Amino acid sequence: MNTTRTALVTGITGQDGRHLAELLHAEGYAVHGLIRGQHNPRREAIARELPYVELIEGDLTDPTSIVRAVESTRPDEVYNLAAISHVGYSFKNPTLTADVTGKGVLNVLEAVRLTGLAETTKVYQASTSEMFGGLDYNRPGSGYNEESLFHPRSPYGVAKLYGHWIAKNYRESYGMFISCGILFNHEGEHRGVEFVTRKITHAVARIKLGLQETLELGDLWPKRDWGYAGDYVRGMWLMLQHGIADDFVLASGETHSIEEFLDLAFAEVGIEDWKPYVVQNPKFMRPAEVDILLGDPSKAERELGWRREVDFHGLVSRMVAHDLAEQAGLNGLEVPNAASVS
Ligand code: NAP
Ligand code: F7E
Repeated sequence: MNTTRTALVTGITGQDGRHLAELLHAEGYAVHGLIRGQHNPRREAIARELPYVELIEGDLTDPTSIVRAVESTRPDEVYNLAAISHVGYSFKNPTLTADVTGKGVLNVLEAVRLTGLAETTKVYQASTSEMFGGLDYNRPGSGYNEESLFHPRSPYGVAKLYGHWIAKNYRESYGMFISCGILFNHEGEHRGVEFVTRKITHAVARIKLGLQETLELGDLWPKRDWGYAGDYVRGMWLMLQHGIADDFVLASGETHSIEEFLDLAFAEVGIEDWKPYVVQNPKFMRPAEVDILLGDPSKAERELGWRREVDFHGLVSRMVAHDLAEQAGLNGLEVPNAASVS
C-alpha cells in the first residue's frame, strides 16, 4: 500500500511556496505545485531548484483549472498560497486583486468540494495581518491575536478578509478541515525585490559592491512584525497536523520600523550612516498606510508547539549575506568583508 502523503501547493513560485515545498519534501510528501501562464518565467528555476515538485498548470481565477488540478492530484493537503500579495500593487489593480486573492479562495474550496474530497482533504488558507489594519481603535497593546478586530486598509487586505471568512464559512457549513494562518510579515532570501526588506538588502549589497548609488523608498516610519519565512511555513504545516481546524496567528511578537531595518542592513556592510544613500520617493507611498503591526503568537506556541528560530537581527543578517554573495557572483566580484567600507 502506498502511504506517501500528497500535497498541492498553489503559489509554488512565490517565496512561501518554495520554502514549503522544501519542508514537505523533507517530510516525505509527494509535492504538486500549481503554476500559471503560458510561459511562466519562474518555471525553469522551480524545475532546477525543486526538481521533486510536479508542476500542474492552473490559475486561481479559472475554476475549471483548479478542479482539474485537485481531481488529478487528489491531495491529502492543499496549501492555498497563491495571491496578488503586494499591497501597493493592489491599490493599482483592485479588481484583479479581488478576483485572485479573494474569489480565488472560493475557487479552491469549491474544487475540493466538487471533487468529493471535502471530508478527507485538509486545506490551509494564507490569511494575513493586513486584515487588522493597524488603526488606533483596534490595536491591542499586547499585539493582535485571533480575536482582534479587523479593519483592512488596502484592496489586498479587503480581498484577504473575504478569503478568510469564506474559508471559515466552509469550515462551519460543510465541516471541512480548513485552517487559516494569520501570518505577520515574513521574509528571507526568496522574498521578491518588490517588498521593502528584500529591496533594502538587495540595494545594500549592490551599494557595497559599487553597483548602485542610491535606494528609493516610500515612508520609513511604518513598523512591522518581521520574521523568517522558513519558520513560518513550518507553522502552516503544523496547523494541518493539528487535531482541530482553527485560526492561528504566526508572528515574532516584536515590531520594528523600516528605519531600524535600514540601520541593521547597512551596518552589516559597515555603513553606519545610511541617510546619504536613501532617497524618499512618493511613488512608493500608499493611499492608506498600515502604521504599525505587532502580533501575539501565543496560541500557536501553546497549541501547535510553534517557535520561531530566527530573530530580527538574524533575519537582516542572513538576507544581506545572501544578497552580497548573489550580487558578487552575478557580477564576477569578490564578496567584500564588512570592514572594507568605501
Ligand atoms: P508571493 O511571493 O507574492 O507569491 C505569490 C504566488 O501567487 C506566486 O507563486 C504567484 O505566481 C501566485 N499567483 C499570483 N496570481 C495567481 C493566479 N491568478 N493563479 C495562480 N497563482 C497565482 O507571496 P508569498 O510571500 O509567498 O506569500 C504566500 C501567501 O501568503 C500569499 O497568499 C500572501 O498573500 C500570504 N501572506 C504573505 C505574507 C508574507 O509576509 N510573505 C504574510 C501574510 C500572508 P507567479 O509566479 O505566476 O506570479
Ligand atoms: O511594505 C513600506 C510600505 O511591501 C512594508 C506582504 O507580504 O506583508 C507584506 O505586506 C512597509 C509598508 O510589505 C517601500 O509602505 C516604504 O509600510 O514590504 P511591504 P507589506 O505591505 O507589509 C503582509 C503581512 C502581507 O500579507 C503582504 O502580502 O514598507 N515601504 N518604502 C515600502 N514598501 C515597498 N514594498 N517598497 C518601498 O519602496
